[in-house]
Amino acid sequence: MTDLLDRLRDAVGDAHVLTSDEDLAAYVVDWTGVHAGQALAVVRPASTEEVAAVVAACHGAGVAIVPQGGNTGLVGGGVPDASGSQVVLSLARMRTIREVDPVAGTITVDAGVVLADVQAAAAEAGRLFPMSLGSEGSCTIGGNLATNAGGTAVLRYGMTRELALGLEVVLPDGRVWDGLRGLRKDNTGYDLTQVFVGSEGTLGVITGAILRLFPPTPRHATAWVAVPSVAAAVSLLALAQQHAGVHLSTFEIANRQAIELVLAHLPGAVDPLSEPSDWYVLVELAGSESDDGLDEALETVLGAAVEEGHASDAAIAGSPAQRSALWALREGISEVQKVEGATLKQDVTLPIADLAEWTDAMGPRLQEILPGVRPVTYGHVGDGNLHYNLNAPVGDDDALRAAAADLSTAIYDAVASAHGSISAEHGLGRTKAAAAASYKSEVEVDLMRAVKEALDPEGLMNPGVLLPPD
Ligand code: FAD
Ligand code: 2HG
Ligand code: ZN
Repeated sequence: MTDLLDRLRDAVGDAHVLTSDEDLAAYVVDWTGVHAGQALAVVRPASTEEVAAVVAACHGAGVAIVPQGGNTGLVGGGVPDASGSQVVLSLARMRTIREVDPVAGTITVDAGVVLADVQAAAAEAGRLFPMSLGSEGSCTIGGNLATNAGGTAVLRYGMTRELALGLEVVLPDGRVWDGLRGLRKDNTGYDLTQVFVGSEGTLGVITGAILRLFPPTPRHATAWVAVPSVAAAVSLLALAQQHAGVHLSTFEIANRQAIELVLAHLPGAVDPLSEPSDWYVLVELAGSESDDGLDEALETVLGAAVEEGHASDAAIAGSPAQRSALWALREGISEVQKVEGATLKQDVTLPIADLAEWTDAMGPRLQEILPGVRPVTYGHVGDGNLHYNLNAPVGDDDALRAAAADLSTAIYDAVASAHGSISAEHGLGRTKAAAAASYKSEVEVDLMRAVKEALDPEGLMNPGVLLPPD
């Protein structure tokens, strides 16, 4: 392995090949703290050419690579396994905004650019890059593409997949595919960009991307709404679609348990409503400078919801500070779950029509498996996507860890019966690769393995992630 380390040092410079335990620490453990591995080295190339040299060196030595962006992934896909034989390839030094073209509505960036910096560069050019995640201050656009990330703007703008026009990718043998074409129309064969989106580092290293921009939406009307049930939230969604149309940009749900954790652990958090409610919805309409009717549209939606019994109360943001405070209640949930203790993460999508029945049935079923388990349910209900996360019974983290496999199986089985998905937006990583394969048909798993085999015949790109070992 000394040969390989020498070649890596030649490729990126001594200072960017990390091998000491102290230097590796931040790269081998994920955000949740649940996935902790070991690495032969962490390599930090600064350009596509350097990435290509690193990948070619690893290919020559038969050493596996784990691409890593901001290391905010929630399924253990961006950290190495326990073998200590894998190289982590960090894109953290590839942070150049290559070009912004407001008229074409495109931005071209290095894969290591942090999502918030893409948003800021678009805003500076008078455009909107709409993707929005709680982790946007540290996740990278390469990670977003590799996981096909979702977030709070999917309802209006779609998943990352729908924002990607073209990619630059270093293939597993070190060759570079330059697909950085910003064309809206290009029917010249298989859509290779979309093959790499959502591939979780298993087919190549994304080094650059050309992404879609949209007109800015500086005007907002935002409300935190108390709703009695998931069924009521779905009815409120229908009203918002009817009365707000294209301006509806966010429709997020949280249960009372989630908000209690936020109020307990997030500094400065205040309940905006006087009475507790079992469920809440954060609804936001967004428009351009010339859209004057957003407040009225929101009031119409809320008025109809109260009249029809789908909402009991609402707080409407009267200032940017109040808007931020409402958003903080929603965006703070992941962090406070971690502060509270052991958490079992779930990221399911269901047909919207089945959401309420599914959620109502799941609670009692899980109590049978682990009495006292606390569902902290929240997410992008407008997309049918719930983070049906579980916190341990109070003071008993070990009980959650012991029951985790049974709880997950119960949830996955119920999702499969409802024709949903066990990973809506976080990907499969190491956590869900085997489970996802077990719920897919043999034909579908064969097709996925055929794609992997065609692009990465040696199996050196992020092995064990997305697809379970043969
Ligand atoms: P990493 O964690 O570094 O890697 C994730 C995966 O992508 C790994 O498999 C890795 O190998 C691969 N990868 C990374 N970079 C590349 C590359 N350049 N080329 C090839 N493969 C690569 N996700 C959502 O979808 N919606 C949310 O609302 C959301 N909110 C979050 C909130 C919090 C507080 C946190 C901690 C996470 C949240 N996430 C969310 C999950 C996470 O932020 C996303 O999955 C994000 O896209 C990961 O980006 P990253 O740069 O951190 O990737
Ligand atoms: C969110 O919607 C993210 O807040 C994170 O997808 C969910 O931490 C989680 O489980
Ligand atoms: Zn989410």
